[in-house]
Amino acid sequence: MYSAKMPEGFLWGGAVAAHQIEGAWDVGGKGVSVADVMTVGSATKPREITDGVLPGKNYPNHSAIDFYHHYKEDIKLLAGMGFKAFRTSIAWTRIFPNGDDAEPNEAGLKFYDDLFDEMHKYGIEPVITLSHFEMPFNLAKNYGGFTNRKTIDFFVRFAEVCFKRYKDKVKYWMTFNEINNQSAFNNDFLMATNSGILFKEGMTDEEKEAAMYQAAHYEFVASALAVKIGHKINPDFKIGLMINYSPVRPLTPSSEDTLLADKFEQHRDFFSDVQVFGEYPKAIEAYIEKHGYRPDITDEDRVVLKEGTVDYVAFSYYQSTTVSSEKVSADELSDLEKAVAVNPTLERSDWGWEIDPVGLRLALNHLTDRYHLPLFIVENGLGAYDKVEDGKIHDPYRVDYLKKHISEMEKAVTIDGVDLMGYLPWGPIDLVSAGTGQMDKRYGFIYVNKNDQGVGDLSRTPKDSYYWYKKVIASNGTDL
Ligand code: BGP
Repeated sequence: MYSAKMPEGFLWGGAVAAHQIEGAWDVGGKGVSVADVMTVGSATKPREITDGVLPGKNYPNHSAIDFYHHYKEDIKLLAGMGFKAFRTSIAWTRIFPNGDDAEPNEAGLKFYDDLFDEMHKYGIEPVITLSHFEMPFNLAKNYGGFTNRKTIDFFVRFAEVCFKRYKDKVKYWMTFNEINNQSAFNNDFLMATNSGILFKEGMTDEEKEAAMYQAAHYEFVASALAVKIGHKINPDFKIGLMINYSPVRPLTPSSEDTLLADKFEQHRDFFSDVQVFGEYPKAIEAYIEKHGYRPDITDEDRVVLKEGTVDYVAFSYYQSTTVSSEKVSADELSDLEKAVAVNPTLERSDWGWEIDPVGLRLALNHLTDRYHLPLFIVENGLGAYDKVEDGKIHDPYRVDYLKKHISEMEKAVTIDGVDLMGYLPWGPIDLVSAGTGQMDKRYGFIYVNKNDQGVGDLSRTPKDSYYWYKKVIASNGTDL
């Protein structure tokens, strides 16, 4: 297997999100977030977003792995693998419990002060997402989330408070997690988590798509304003965008499938174009116009977008996407799901996610060619069932997955010349799955004793993969 040394200072580590690990959902003055009203689902049943916290429902994020009270033990375990960086998010509702509060919540700010101090104690660099599916529920319910221009101000204020408070502790920031997930505009769950839009019963696809373009635009403006303010507060800040990137390929070599693959990419990836170039791509302007969506985009907004472009491109990579024009042609494309086909050459995870290590090399090459910016892999990994045998967890499937992906990443850096800041695989410690709410969909190097039913003593145990990843980091990527 190909392996190569990564550049000096390469940020090896892992990534999580506050709502998927912290628990303590109502502790320290924290308010209710959209994540706090997400029930448990499964691979086939989407999580429900309920109207507030209702009795008798299972909300796995409420307790998660209780990182809030275990963070010292957990950071120590991550440091034991030699982590150089750790990505997490700041739960918006710990800082502004309702989003529209007059003052920030000191107890929440203090929690992250302590957490970042603990990371620095071990030389671990914090990499921070400001908004990772954790919008205050009040903003979603009573303001319409990002369909409301006012939400820009609430977000920017939250960002500014964080930038000021942590300006000497955090250098690497991202504004919105997987901002391009919204291209799945008729997925109610994703729209609620990403943009705080709670669709009403009976809305048409066109109405949902129009709402998505509006929300996305306000998020672009909010992100650009945050970038501008952040750079003023500390010119050394590196503030990036974050997308879920999946190279798209046609199922067959036909021109129809190839054109569809291109169009699919335009719809899914225009989000990063706006954040890197500070302007909308022509194809999307034309699409919005043709459908008569008319989002509120002012001349002033366009100036802000130009002034607030990002410093780097961060992305998650789990799988590639294959499309077929059998059900939908390039000109009819709007619901992207209809175009997705099964790639017969790839294996799948227990949750049906295609496994495609070469896709990561393609992703790194495509993004470099398109944006000419440093890249950062801030999520990658295999969700799998683990078995505890005699107190040990043997997870060769996880090592195999990661090894193959790291090998392709190393080719992209050392053969293709990609400028890569680091590699932060998803969920280094077991956590609540965002998509399903399950605990037993595990990504971790560290096992957490808790199952889908919420049963377990929360004890932490390093898996075999823990010792393997430690070796990878110690050798700076040569010992796979
Ligand atoms: C990404 C999210 C993460 C994470 C990951 C894995 O979309 O940014 O929050 O959870 O996917 O997905 P899942 O948890 O559904 O397995």
